[in-house]
Amino acid sequence: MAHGSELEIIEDFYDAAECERIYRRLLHEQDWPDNRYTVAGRQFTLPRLQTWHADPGIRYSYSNNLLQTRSWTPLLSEIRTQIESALNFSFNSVLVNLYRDGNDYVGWHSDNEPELGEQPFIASLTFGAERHFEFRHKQSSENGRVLLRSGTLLVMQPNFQHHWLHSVPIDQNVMEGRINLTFRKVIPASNCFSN
Ligand SMILES: O=C(O)CCC(=O)C(=O)O
Ligand SMILES: [Mn+2]
Repeated sequence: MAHGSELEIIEDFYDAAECERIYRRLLHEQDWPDNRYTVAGRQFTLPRLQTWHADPGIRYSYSNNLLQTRSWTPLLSEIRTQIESALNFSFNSVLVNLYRDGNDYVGWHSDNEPELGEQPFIASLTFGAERHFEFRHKQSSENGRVLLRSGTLLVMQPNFQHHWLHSVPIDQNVMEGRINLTFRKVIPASNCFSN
């Protein structure tokens, strides 16, 4: 499929015991905020819980509109170091999503906000329940999906965001929770506007 070079799936990046340990720790250590937000006077409910962690000085409008920026926890830092050395890339932020059960989801989108620059490279890690990750081409009818198992590292090359939308749809067969981490590199505002 055309997405082959744009989406790389590395199963068992963490083994089952590590996944269990990480999932439990994230579930209990993250201070999950309420998922009801008010933006521009309008209230809405996010269909999952999220936290956003970034290096000092990093701002991201998507999350700054919704979420306070938190510092890295020891566990998130440890995972970041492992992902960075595996992928030979440095990330400065992570969005943590908790899908409490199969009713929680993320709708169709691509992660292409200007703050991620022209070449958004994103590493996504899954812990807990298996969920389908769906994608559909922006210009053609091409589409596909992969089952993301606990411990899987999904690497989204920049062209994946250019060409495809993705989502994690509702799955009413799923009773268990899932935590997903998407490591990102936000370009600091001062660099965004230079030249
Ligand atoms: O949960 C996932 O696998 C994807 C999450 C996602 O697309 C996002 O946070 O931008
Ligand atoms: Mn995404």
